[in-house]
Amino acid sequence: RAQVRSRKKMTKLVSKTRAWKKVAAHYKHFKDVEMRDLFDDDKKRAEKFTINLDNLILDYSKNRISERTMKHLFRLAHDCHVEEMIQAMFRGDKINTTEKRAVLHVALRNRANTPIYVDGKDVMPQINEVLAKMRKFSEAVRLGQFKGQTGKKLTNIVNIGIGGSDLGPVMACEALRKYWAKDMSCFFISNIDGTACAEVLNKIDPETTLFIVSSKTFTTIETMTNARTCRKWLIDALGEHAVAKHFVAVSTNAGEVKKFGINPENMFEFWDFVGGRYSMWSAIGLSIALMAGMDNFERMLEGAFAMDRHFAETDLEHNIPVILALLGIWYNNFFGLKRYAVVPYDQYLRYLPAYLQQLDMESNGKFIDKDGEVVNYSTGPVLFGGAGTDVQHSFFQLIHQGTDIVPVDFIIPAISHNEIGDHHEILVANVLAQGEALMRGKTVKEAARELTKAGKSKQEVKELKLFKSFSGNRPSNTLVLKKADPYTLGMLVAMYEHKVFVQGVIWNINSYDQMGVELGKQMALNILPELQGNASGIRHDSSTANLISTIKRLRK
Ligand code: G6Q
Repeated sequence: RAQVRSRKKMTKLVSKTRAWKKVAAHYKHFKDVEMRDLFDDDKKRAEKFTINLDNLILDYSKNRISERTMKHLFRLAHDCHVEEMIQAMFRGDKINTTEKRAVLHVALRNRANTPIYVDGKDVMPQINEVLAKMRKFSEAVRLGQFKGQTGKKLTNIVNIGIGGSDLGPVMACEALRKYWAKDMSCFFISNIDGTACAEVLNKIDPETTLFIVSSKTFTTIETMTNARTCRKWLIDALGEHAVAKHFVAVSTNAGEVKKFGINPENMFEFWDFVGGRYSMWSAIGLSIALMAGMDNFERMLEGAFAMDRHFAETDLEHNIPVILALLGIWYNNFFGLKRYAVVPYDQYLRYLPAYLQQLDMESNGKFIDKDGEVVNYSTGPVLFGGAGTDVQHSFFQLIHQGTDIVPVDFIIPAISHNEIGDHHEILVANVLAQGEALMRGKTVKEAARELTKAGKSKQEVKELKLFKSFSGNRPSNTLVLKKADPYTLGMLVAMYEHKVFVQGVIWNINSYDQMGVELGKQMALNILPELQGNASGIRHDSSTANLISTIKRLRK
């Protein structure tokens, strides 16, 4: 605790510390080292830089690192008090400093059920109570015991929520599609764009639909507008009474839930110590439990718990999230690589990059550190991605031959949920080839040799050889999962949460607020009355003013 406190008082930017400077000095003489040579020089390189936990294996050997690099990076993590901060989070300290809140998504999956205290109160009993309520409710719906207004089974689940109240459920529901109850379907309405609502409502039948209004605050304009539209649609079809049978809420705000007309019995609670983008483990995951079953939801919690134990109990040198975080810092802050891609080679995991985009960029896209100082180093990178092999045909050209290097995380399950013919072997061959190609590249000489072998003329070889060459030395991690089952999904997501945490600690930023999303929302509230014909008295720049009048004119 004393060390955590001293960290809080530390006004020195991390970039001014001895450990940081040592990494910088090491970078200077290591930056041109070729991974090809490192592999040639050390037959045990893959073994040295591979680490596993249960059925999740991380091979980070295709990174521009040596054992010395890692040593310097571990020192940096140690000097930034990563170990103490991990304990502080698990203990329930208020590490969300700007909002003065504990950060306890780990309590939601604390399967050991050991007490965790917030303001002197053990939070585990309330967490267990909500989990039990989720089980009871999801089983009743799945068994057709909790029926709609007209006595029909509720088979269409519609989650209405946005941001943290949407991206986790969307990603996990899709990831676990193979586990869905056969007679059920699931839809998500997040965007305020009326199209989002219209397209879902066109597909479903009010008699068999259950709406989950997922909103921590129950005041978010998109969610509340969508919820009211869906409520009206339901009432128009089945009458006012139907709301109690067709609407449930997940929120921290009981008062607003009641005002909306949802029976408090059908409200699933969560708490301020769970951040929106860290909330899929709470009742915000109700759609996951409804679609894949509560047993699978709990398997997911168990997987996350296994990662939590690993993270909290393993030394830095063997700690998967810590290693991933440090590699990210090595590239971002020392190589100056400000982009980063995540590419799952699994169709069911295709929403993972979108989920991680929020997790990473909303948590660590910040320029003020915890001490209120403007940082002089870059923080969260731009994260993007998509499912392989699709993205090999879109942005991979840039990954291989672009002027900027983009470190990649490849994710591949060894066993597919759909073993059809040789699809999966082709998929695996592709992901492994991408990592190898990025690392090895192809020299101009090699390209020339290949062209000659293919029967090209001397002139053609001369013309083409540069275009056909690859600089290589481009880093990637490969994460192999035995199978993308609920347990492994839990591990994977928790692993990325903790990676983001460690980076936040090293950059000394608060990863748990999101003040950067507020300004635009605030200004939209000023523009709205102007679009609706009322003067707001706000003076805009000429561009915004013109755009307002142009759109008004076009809408006439
Ligand atoms: C996540 C953010 C944000 C939040 C949404 C929805 O960490 O806080 O994405 O989840 O703005 O908020 P509500 O759940 O309160 O509707």
